[in-house]
Amino acid sequence: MTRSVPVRVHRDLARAITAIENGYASFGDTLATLPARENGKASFVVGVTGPPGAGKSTLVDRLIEKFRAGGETVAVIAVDPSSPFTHGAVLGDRVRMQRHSGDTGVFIRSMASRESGGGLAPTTHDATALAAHAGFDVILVETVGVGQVELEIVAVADVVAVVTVPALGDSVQTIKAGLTEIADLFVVNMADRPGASRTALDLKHMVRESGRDVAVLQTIASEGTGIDDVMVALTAARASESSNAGRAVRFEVVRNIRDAAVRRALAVLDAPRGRSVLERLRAGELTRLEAREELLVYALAEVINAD
Ligand SMILES: Nc1nc2c(ncn2[C@@H]2O[C@H](COP(=O)(O)OP(=O)(O)OP(=O)(O)O)[C@@H](O)[C@H]2O)c(=O)[nH]1
Ligand SMILES: [Mg+2]
Repeated sequence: MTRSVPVRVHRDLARAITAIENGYASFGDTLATLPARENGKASFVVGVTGPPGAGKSTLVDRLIEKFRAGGETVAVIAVDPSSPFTHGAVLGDRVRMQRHSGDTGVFIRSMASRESGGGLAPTTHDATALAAHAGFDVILVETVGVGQVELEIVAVADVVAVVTVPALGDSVQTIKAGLTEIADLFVVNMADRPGASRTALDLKHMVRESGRDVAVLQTIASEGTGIDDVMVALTAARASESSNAGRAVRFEVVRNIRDAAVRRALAVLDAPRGRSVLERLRAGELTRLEAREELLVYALAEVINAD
């Protein structure tokens, strides 16, 4: 029997994600609104990253199908860059994955990446953690790989699949910067286009030089070709000790600590002590620099002395 997730949980998860996305509630608060997962099994988080239009959503759609066939529930968190030029991607994702919308074992959510630096939306980490808490067996996080984003996906995913397309000329060189370290798997998608084998060969060469054990596979996601091989590689990575689970848990802890620290610091700024500094600033008794230093000392002391 293929597992499903109660509609109530879908609704609660969607609401919780909206709340953190809009900053209405902290991660901890939203977590409390969700019932704890029914089994103690950890979710398997797969990061799917790569350049715009490489076929990431198409691949994710195929992977949903495979994981569902294996009886696992799947949540998809698709991070769309906030640039107005790529907003079509939001619709695109929805259309492509639409066929799963009637399946209560599948949760799909697009999120805007609002950070100017092109980083993952900070809330993506929280959304992933919430989906895990809600009990989804597999969480697929799709991010457009631009600059730092690819590197940040490591903090979220247990396994990172880097999707590329057949390179023209020496564009494999651009993949080289930073990506070999984070990829647990390379997928050369659009293998129906010329240059796929050559690109795969170049990548294999690169992987060998880096000394890491990273598979390089070719797919035609639009036709469903090569997806089984991707599943085999993901399953192997899931079982392997080199998986990123430890890093992901550490990141969550750091994030929780940071949230708590910010809350305490803000409380100090709003308390009489903080307000009196602002009063003195207004009265001209302190310079802005002095006021800032004083508030910082208060806030840090509060954070450090927290139990
Ligand atoms: N020829 C060919 N086209 C493909 C293949 N896989 C996907 N496509 C098409 O490529 C286009 C982009 O695919 P998407 O899955 O939206 O790519 P994406 O990486 O998710 O795009 P963004 O999220 O906008 O970065 C779509 O028109 C797909 O149908 C493939 O293997 N071969
Ligand atoms: Mg996409």
